[in-house]
Amino acid sequence: MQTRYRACNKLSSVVVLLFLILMLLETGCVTSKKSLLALSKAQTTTPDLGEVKSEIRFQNYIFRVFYSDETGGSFVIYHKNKPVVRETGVIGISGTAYRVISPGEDPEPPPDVSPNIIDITGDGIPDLVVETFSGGAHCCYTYYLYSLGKKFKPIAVLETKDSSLRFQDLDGDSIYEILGRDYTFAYWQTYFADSPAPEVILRHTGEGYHLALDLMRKSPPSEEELSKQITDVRRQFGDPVMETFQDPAWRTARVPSSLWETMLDLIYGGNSQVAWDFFSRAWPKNEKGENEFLAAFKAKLQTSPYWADLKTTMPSPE
Ligand SMILES: [Ca+2]
Repeated sequence: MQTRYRACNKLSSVVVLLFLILMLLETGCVTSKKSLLALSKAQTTTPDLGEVKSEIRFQNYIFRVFYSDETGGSFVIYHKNKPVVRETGVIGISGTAYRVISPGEDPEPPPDVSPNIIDITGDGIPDLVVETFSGGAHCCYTYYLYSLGKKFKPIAVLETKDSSLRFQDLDGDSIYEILGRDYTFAYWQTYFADSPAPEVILRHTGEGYHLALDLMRKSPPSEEELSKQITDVRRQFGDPVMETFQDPAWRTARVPSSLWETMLDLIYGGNSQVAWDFFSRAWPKNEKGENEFLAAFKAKLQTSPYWADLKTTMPSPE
């Protein structure tokens, strides 16, 4: 009797177990099986992207880097196993053209991937930052920022030329600022290594990323410091090396890059009025092309991706 009861009990356990398995097959198991199928289907529908080089999984998201000799580096972001973003065509070294970076990271870390995905914009939703580099001796970095919440959302695409970016909370409000350089003046009237690239700090606002002018502000130089800078810059006019790079309108002046480097430093530090005063005092009176140079400098400055923000710091015309 005892044995029979046990057997019966065992049988009912098996029935319950079978029922549970059927339930699971009907619901969870089948769903996850479907998801796995969907994922492998997504993989097979993108064979042109080549070999999977690295992968990061975060909640319902997968970030995957591909590489093929034909298309170069690519990345795909899957949300709930569906591709939501696909970027292709950056030729890099064996798939290292794309990497996920984390706030506070060294600007030039080894080309690996980091799984540290945290909120950057301050809305409490984790963000993914993908850095791409086009390869070659110079140029170009592009940064893709995505919000990885319940809904997937692209935040910004920042094309920063030769500038890598660093994410750091500078003012302690738990929102990360972005630190980099503006390479608008790269190769302008000189060679690359001599080209000034002023530092910029970006802040996330309701309307994307803008210059954090308050954090970039520097105190204006004293008259003593300014006079010294003027003397130094004037002494550098006339370097024959500059002649090959410069506009015929001021070629004979052989303008040193320290002239516009100082001007940019003053402008990006919120002292643009000082920059124009510095220019008119530093340009030697016996050299031609002062007005032409200034017009060309201003035209170049207006091609900066940050011009709309810089413009607000310019002294109003008299
Ligand atoms: Ca966020």
